[in-house]
Amino acid sequence: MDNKVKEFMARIIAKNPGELEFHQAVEEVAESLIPYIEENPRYKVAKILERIAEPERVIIFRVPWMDDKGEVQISRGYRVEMNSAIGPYKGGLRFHPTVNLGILKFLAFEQVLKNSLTTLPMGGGKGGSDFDPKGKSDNEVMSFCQSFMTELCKHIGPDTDIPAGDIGVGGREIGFLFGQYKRIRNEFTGVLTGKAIEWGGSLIRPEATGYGQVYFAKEMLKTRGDSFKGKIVTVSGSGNVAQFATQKVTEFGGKVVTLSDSAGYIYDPEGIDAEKLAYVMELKNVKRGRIKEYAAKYGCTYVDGKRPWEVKCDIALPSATQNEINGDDAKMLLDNGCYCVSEGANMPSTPEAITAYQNAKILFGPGKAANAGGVATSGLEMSQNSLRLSWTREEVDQKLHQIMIDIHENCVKYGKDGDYIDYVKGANIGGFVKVADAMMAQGVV
Ligand code: NDP
Ligand code: 2IT
Repeated sequence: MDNKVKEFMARIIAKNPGELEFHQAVEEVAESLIPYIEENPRYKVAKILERIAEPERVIIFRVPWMDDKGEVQISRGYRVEMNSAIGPYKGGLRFHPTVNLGILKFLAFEQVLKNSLTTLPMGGGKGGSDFDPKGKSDNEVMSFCQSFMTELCKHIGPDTDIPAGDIGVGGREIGFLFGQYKRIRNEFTGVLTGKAIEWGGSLIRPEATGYGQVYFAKEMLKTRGDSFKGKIVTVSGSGNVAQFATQKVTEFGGKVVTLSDSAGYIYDPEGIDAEKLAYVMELKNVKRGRIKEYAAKYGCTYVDGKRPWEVKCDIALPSATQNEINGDDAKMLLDNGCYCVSEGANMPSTPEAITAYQNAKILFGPGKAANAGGVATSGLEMSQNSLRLSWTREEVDQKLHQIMIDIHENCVKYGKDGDYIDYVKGANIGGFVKVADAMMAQGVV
């Protein structure tokens, strides 16, 4: 590691002890940015890198709620308001038992650069709770969401901070959160995105992250005169992002052969077509079952306790969670001929995995670029809310597609190195410049 990166990271680690995912996310960005800042010393003098690694504000709060047995439960709530240089804080809420401050800081940090890449005026934030929605009744989820919003509503607003979904937060949770915000504040505003269409949501928002991830991969493939047609694709996860990535790959003529959840993965060599995907959507979004049930229904393989990276593929679309592809997994992918990875999840590849992709010079789209379609379409939902109008499916999808093309172009602008496009460097510098210039213009704030 470069000495300057080492010194910078020593200070980050000392100031944020134990926050491993945050260190990992900052280090990856620092490796791209420090050489760039050396060439552009105005950012160095203004200490922009040090400033973007320090949240503007962190809110931590108690979330008491009552379960169906009448027992009081205490969860912990968070909102990390990372950077508001180019717009109000914007980013999802994650409800998962592993949630802690370090994970939310990594997500908020990534969000700042991602939101900048979308071309829309959004700052970055992230929040959530260690509450586990799995196995809870609708009533328990509602009780939790109402308690969570009773505190969170003091800190957010349509011009201040606009949360949305992430792991464990989908349409059901956004509904309960929105209802409580409206009741307490007596305001019907676009304070959350991912709303249902009948009460201020945008068409294509549910599809947007997965579609965007595939649109980004399509652009990467195009640089080598290639496409999804006839390609074997592995997808991890079986939630929001994985479902709509699968749909778009199939539409583009590729074949998705795996899906997973935290218990294991299914391998269906015939491909997960539209009918099978409809079954997955019902299983995951309505019945809230396990992916294992797919294998029983369609008579294919289920591999317990493993991730799908041992399956031979041309293209991999990690769409579950952080650090789900380690160095060994990356080696397996490469040995099996995989030559394109487009990240739907946030930071799914470990630093060792990224180094392996870069050494092999495969097409690698990092999450902050490849999964930016979700938050971009949240930005389009905010625009529609402000206009008090709603656009058609085709209009929103066309805007999303163009944004993904523009993000790809921006990554090429900053990441092209001879014949090879380093999308990590491209996304990090491309996202940074706008935020940094806005911070410079706004003074030491
Ligand atoms: P969902 O909650 O809809 O689905 C998450 C999926 O990932 C589930 O299949 C889940 O399995 C699996 N998963 C979650 N945690 C783990 C874990 N620790 N180990 C293995 N599998 C796990 O979430 P989303 O689809 O919305 O989010 C998936 C990823 O995409 C996340 O990294 C998120 O940050 C990112 N993302 C999401 C966006 C969005 O708009 N929703 C936008 C941009 C990025 P199980 O059910 O067993 O927990
Ligand atoms: O990681 C992400 O970009 C999201 N979970 C979506 C955030 C948003 O505000 O739509």
